[in-house]
Amino acid sequence: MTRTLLLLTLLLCLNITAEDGHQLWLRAQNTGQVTVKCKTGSPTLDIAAQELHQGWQGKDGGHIKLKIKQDKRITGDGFRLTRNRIYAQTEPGILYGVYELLRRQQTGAPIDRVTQNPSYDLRLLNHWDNLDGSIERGYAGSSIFWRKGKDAFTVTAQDRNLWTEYARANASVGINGTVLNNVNASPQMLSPKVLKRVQEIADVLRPYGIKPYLAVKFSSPSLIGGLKTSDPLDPDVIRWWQEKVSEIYALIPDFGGFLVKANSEGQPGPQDFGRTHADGANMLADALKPYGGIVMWRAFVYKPSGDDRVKQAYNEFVPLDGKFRDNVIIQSKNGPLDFQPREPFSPLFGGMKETAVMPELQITQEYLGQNVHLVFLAPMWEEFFNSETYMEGPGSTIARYTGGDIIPFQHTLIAGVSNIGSDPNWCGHPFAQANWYAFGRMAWNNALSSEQIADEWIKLTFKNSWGNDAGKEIFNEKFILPVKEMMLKSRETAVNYMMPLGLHHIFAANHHYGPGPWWAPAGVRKDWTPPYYHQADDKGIGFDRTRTGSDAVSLYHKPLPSVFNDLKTCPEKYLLWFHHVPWDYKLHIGNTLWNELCYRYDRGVKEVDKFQKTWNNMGLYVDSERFYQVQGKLREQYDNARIWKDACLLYFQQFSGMPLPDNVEPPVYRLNELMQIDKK
Ligand code: GCV
Repeated sequence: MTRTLLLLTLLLCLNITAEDGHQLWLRAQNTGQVTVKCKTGSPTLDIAAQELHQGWQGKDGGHIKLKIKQDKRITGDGFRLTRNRIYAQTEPGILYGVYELLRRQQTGAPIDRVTQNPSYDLRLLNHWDNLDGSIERGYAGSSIFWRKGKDAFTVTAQDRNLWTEYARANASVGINGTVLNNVNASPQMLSPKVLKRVQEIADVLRPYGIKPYLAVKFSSPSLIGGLKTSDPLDPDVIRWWQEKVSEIYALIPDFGGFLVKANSEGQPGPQDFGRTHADGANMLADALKPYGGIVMWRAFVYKPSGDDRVKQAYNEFVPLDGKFRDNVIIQSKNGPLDFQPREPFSPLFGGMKETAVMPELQITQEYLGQNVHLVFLAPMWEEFFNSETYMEGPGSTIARYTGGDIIPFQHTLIAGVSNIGSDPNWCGHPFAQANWYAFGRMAWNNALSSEQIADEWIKLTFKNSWGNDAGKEIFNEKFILPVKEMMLKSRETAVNYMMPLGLHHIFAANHHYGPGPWWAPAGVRKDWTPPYYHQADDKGIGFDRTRTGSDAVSLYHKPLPSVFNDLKTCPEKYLLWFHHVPWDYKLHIGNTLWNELCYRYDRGVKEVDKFQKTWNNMGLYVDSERFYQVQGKLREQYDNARIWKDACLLYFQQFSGMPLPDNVEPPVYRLNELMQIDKK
C-alpha cells in the first residue's frame, strides 16, 4: 500500500467525532474482556475492578488478581504490577496500580514487573475557589464545589456526578488530597452549613482515596466565634480551635488538615498579635494532632516596605527552623517571587533543615497566558525539580530535598494550584488539561520527564483508534511527534515573548495577562509595579541582587552565591534576575544584551507562528471541536505575543536608545497605543 492510501485508510478508521474534552485523558473504552479476582470487597476495590472492565485493552480475555499485601519493595501507596497481578499495601495503592496498568496498555508501554512508589506521601490540589462560586485566578468557569444563591448548599445528583468525575480524574494520576477553598479564605468556611457540604464532598471523594483539606482564616475565632481576639496564645482561642477541629472530625473522620495564608497580602496572622509564624502554626497543629491532621503554613509572605521581596520569606522562616511541630509543613512557591514564567528556585528549599518544606506549583496559568496561551508547564517543573540546592553538595536536588531523601521529613507533600472549573473541558484550554495531568504525574514521580508525560497525555487524550501498525506509525509521525514538540517548546517560547533573560513581573495591572513594564501609578505599592523589578534606566536593565546589591545571592548554598554573583558565570536565563546589566554588555553568544533581548522577543513571536502552522496540519487527526478551539486560541496567542514583543522592546528602547537589529521584525504597534491597553 502506498503511504497516501495508508493515510486514507487510517482516517477512515479514526472515526473522529466531536468532543468537548470533558472526558480528559480517560476516554478509552474497553476492547476486550477481563476477569478480575479480589478476595475482599470495598468501595475503592470495586472502583478498581470497574475501571479494569471499562478500560481493558486487548483482544483476548485477560485475568487480573488484585491483592493487598505487605512487600518490602513497596512504600506508602506504591504498588507492584505484572501482567496478571496488582498488589499494594493500601486500597488506593491498588487503584493506582490499575490506572498505571491501563495507561500502559493504552499508550503501548511495557507491562511487566513494574514497581512504583510515590515521590510524595501527600499530593494535593489547592483550589482558590470562593464560597460565592468565583475562583481567584481561575480561567475555566466557576467553582465545581461552591455557588451562591438559594440552592448554594443543596447537594444535587449533578454535583455528586461532577465530584465523582473529578475524583476519578485525580486518582487516575495519583492525587490524594484537595484543599477545597481559596487561601484568601472566608471565615464562613468553618460555619456548620459549609462544613456539612464539605462532608458531602468528602463522602464522594473517599472511595477514590482523596482527602479534603480546608484553607482557614487565622482571625476566624474573632470573626465567627464571638471572641475578642484571635491571638494564638490566648486560652479561649486555643479552645475555640480545638472545638472546631473536633466538630470537623466528627463529620469527616479522614479530614486532612488546614492550609493557612497568614500575614500576607492583607490576610490576618499571628504577627497581628505580636506572635510568630511558629506560634500560629503550632497552635493549629496541636489542635489537629490527636486526629492525625496537618498544617500547611504558606511561606508566601512579604511586606510593602521591606527588603528585596524575594528575600523576605527566607528571612522570616529560616530563623524559625526547628521551632515548628512535626505536623507543620511550610508550603513554598517554587520560586521566591510569585509563579513567574521563569524564576530560580526559592532558597527555602535546602534552607530549612529541621522543618519540612513542600513545593506549591501553579497549574492555573495566572502568569502564563491564562486560558488562551498553549503553555505546557511540565518543562518548568522539571527544571525546578532538577535544580541543585547544593545543601549537601552536588546531587542535592529539589526533587531529593522535597521528597525527604536528604532529610527524612515526617511528611512529604506537594501542592498544585488547580486550573479546574465548571467549563465543559474543565480547564478552559484543551491543552491546559495537560498541566493538570502533568502535575499529578510529577507529584507521583518527580523524576518523570516532560517528554514522557507529554507523550502519554497526547496518546490518552487524542487517540481515537490507531488502526493497524502502519496506521499507528503515521499517527505517530504526523500527529504525536509534532504536537509533542510544540508542547515541549511552549514554555520556553512563552518566556521568550514575555520576559526573557531573567526579566520578571513586568505584567500590566492586576490581571497578570498582558505586558505593562511601564505600569506604576502613584500610590500603588512599589513591589506591585513592574519598574521595581526591571529597574531599566539609561545604563542598563535588571534587578541587582548581587553581594553589592540586595545580596539575595547569599541565601543559597555554596557555590551558588558565587555562581549567581558573577555576571560571567550567572546562567543567562537568570541574568536580569540577579544583575543590573549594561545595554551594551556582551553575552556569551557574542550579542550585546540589547540585541539579544530583541532576538529573544522576536524568536518567541516566530515560534508561536510555527505552532499555528503545526496545528493547522492537525485537522485530519483531531475532532473538529477541539481542532478549531485550539486554532482560535493559537491565533490569539500569536497576536498577544506580538503585543508583548512590541510593548517591551519599544518601552525598553527608550532607555537603551539603541536600534532594533535588522533581522528582527519591525514593530506592528505603537508604544502609546499599547500603553492604553490595560485589559487583555
Ligand atoms: C490567592 C498572587 C496572586 C494572588 C494569590 C497570591 C497567593 O499574588 O496574584 O491572586 O492569592 O499570589 O498566592 O496567595
